[in-house]
Amino acid sequence: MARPSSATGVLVGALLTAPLIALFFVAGRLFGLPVVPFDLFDWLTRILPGGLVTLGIDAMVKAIRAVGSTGTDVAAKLVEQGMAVAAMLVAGMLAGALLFAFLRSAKRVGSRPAGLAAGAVAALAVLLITAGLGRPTRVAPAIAAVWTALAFLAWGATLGWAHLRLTEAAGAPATPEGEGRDPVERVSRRRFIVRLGGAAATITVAGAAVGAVVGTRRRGLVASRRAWSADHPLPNAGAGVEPAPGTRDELTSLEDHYRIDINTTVPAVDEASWRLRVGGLVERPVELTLRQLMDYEPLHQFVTLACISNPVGGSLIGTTRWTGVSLQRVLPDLKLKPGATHLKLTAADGFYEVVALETVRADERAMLAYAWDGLPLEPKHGFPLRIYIPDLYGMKQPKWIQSIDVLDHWEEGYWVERGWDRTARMKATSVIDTVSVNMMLSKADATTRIPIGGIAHAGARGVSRVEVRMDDGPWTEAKLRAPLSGTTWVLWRYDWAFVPGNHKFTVRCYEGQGAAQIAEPAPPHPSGASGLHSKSLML
Ligand SMILES: Nc1nc2c(c(=O)[nH]1)N[C@H]1C(S)=C(S)[C@@H](COP(=O)(O)O)O[C@H]1N2
Ligand SMILES: [Mo]
Repeated sequence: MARPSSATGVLVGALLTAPLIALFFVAGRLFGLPVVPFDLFDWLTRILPGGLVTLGIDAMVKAIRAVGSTGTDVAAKLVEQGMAVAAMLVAGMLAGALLFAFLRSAKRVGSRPAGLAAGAVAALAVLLITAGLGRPTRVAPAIAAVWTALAFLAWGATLGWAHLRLTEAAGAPATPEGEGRDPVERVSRRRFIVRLGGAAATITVAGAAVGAVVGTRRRGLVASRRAWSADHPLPNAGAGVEPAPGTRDELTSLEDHYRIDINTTVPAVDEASWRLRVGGLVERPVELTLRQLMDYEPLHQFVTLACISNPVGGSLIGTTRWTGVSLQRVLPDLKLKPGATHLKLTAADGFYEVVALETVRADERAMLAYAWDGLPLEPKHGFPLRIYIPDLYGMKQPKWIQSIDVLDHWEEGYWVERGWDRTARMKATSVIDTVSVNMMLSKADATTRIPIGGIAHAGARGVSRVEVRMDDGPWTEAKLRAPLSGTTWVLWRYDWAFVPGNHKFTVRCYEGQGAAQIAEPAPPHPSGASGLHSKSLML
């Protein structure tokens, strides 16, 4: 009896896993059911060595920038999703190969029970992995589990069935399971594979198409809510220095704010059941509702957040208006025990960071935030609660906070454990957004001037001076617009006296206390990028 080879198993595994992935995708979009390939991928990124993951992220960010895509983070999430799909497809091919190889050596084992068993093993492994991730899902965990198990059982059953059909199609004596089947039904292996491929392709394409359409409609809904900035002028509206045309928006719109986290699927935290659990070195553990946190006097502040992975001049930086409660207001009500020195924040996606009480006590701006630009945090930006700690990169600032553990010692956070900087203090950086060649100004002095502009940022240290130079010429001071707050970026502008030719413009800034921005180029890993930003133009 000629049972199909493991090479055929690879092919069949691929043909059956592709529609399974599409099914997970569309069910995720339609009903909030778990998208298993994304969960598996996120699990992998958590267990793989930090160095390897960092290398992967670096390579990805570079590749995306080389291709010239605008939003690095959006492209990165798409690349991650692509990798997740590819990984699951490979796993499916491997499973097909293993099953077919096993069935070839164990000739007495029936195709169908073996397929079903493979499906059961896969289901069990996936359920264990997703349970280990512990990430909240949009549907009840039991429903998610049943759906996942059924999908894998169906996949396994189909795999076994395909194996049986292929065995029969060889024209060998029928297997016990296939007895009594009409010989004319025994199509050739090739024809069976082609038909299977056709069905698989149809389901896969249809699933992907439906999923894509449903996703677009959801996005539209979010955009229709009204932000604070829609009907409030910015506090520096009257600031003397007008940004050079083409400079980025001083306040980043919520759609344009970058997103970076360790999730291919956004953790879906349910507001009604969510509590901020506070435990550890406290007199009595407490659970706070979002309402209780909102009842404290709110703190509104404009904040520039940047990712430590942001390359010089990159898009992983944004400014919006954060609302929350200062930790200094909440702390007294938590009744910390003597000896408490640190707070460990743990998030719904398993991410965690540790902040020193010293930091919190020294800066009332450290806060638990629940709104951005007057709206509840979007799910991808950490609904319902995230922390803000001035002067530090995003990696120190968990979103989707679920619990605070009061400790008597410091511990490494998620990215610190994976080789990134312990402190992660934002480095000073300055960027040229625009050399507005089509905005030539003819001033009274009859020189033609071209507005050049961009941002400069130095965490909570402020920016005292920005300088621009053309080619290897002298550094000249730019004008600074009053910033939105002491922790946001500053918009700068320099009206350059036009000289025709090819020119390279470079910018640098100084921190509030006068320290110059680090000019020596360094990659983002391990403590944030440094180096001067420049733009070359033919004028
Ligand atoms: N729970 C959780 N919080 C997180 C992260 C994460 O992966 N999980 N990533 C951090 C990083 S590296 C950055 S740069 C910021 C980004 O916040 P944003 O996506 O809202 O811009 O979130 C931080 N908080
Ligand atoms: Mo980050």
